Order: sequence, then structure tokens, then C-alpha cells
Amino acid sequence: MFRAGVLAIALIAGAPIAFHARAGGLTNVIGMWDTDHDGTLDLNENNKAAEAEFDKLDSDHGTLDMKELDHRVTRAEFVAADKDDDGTLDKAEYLSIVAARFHAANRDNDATIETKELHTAAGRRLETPLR
Ligand SMILES: [Ca+2]
Ligand SMILES: [Ca+2]
Ligand SMILES: [Ca+2]
Repeated sequence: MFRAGVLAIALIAGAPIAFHARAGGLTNVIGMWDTDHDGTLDLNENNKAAEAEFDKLDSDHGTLDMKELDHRVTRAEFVAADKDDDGTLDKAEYLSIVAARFHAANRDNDATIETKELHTAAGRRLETPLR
């Protein structure tokens, strides 16, 4: 607990821009899901965010249809991800779309999404199914 606090303070001191973004209410998905507090979103954190969003959208039966997804994914993505062709996305199918968007947004191929990568067209597409 103590170590985590020190780390958080160090990060805030070292990243005034990120801190201001949070303080100003412009919290992005990195701010929401950066559980290891390294200032970036890795695929593990990305998947946790996608799972939480899935659970939020899915009220009852463990899958999402196009209506529940409400424009978070495109029709083409939906059809490609729906491996069992049942007209809905289960969690694994949904995560496959989000993972593809993660890789598209990760321009420098370093396994993490940085704030600057979120501020691209691909980054915004990644944020859509995560919040
Ligand atoms: Ca992180
Ligand atoms: Ca399916
Ligand atoms: Ca990156």
C-alpha cells in the first residue's frame, strides 16, 4: 500500500500533463484502466477494460447483439468476430475486436498504448468499445 502510494506520487510528479488531464475530468481509458500505474495501457489492462464494458452492456444472457453494442463495433467487425455465427458476440469474440483495435492503435509496436497513441483515429476507435 505504502509503495503504491509513493509510486503514484512519483508518477504524478513526473507526468504533469497526465495529472492535469485527470484533474480536468478528461479521464481517458489509460487513466481508468492503468492498473500497474505505468502511464500506459497494456493488452492485459485493455482486456480488463473490454471485459468490464462487456459486462456493463450485457444485461442478461452472456452475449451482445448488434443493438446492445450500439455502434461500438462496425458490422464488418461484428461479422468477422462472430466465429460461431450465432448473431451475437460472446466475451471472447468481443475481446478479439478490441484486441485488433489495440494492435491497430499501437503504432510503435511496443506492447502498450501511450496517451499520444490514443490521440489518433485508431486510438479513438480503441476507446469506443472500452467506455
Ligand atoms: Ca499500465
Ligand atoms: Ca457468437
Ligand atoms: Ca505503443
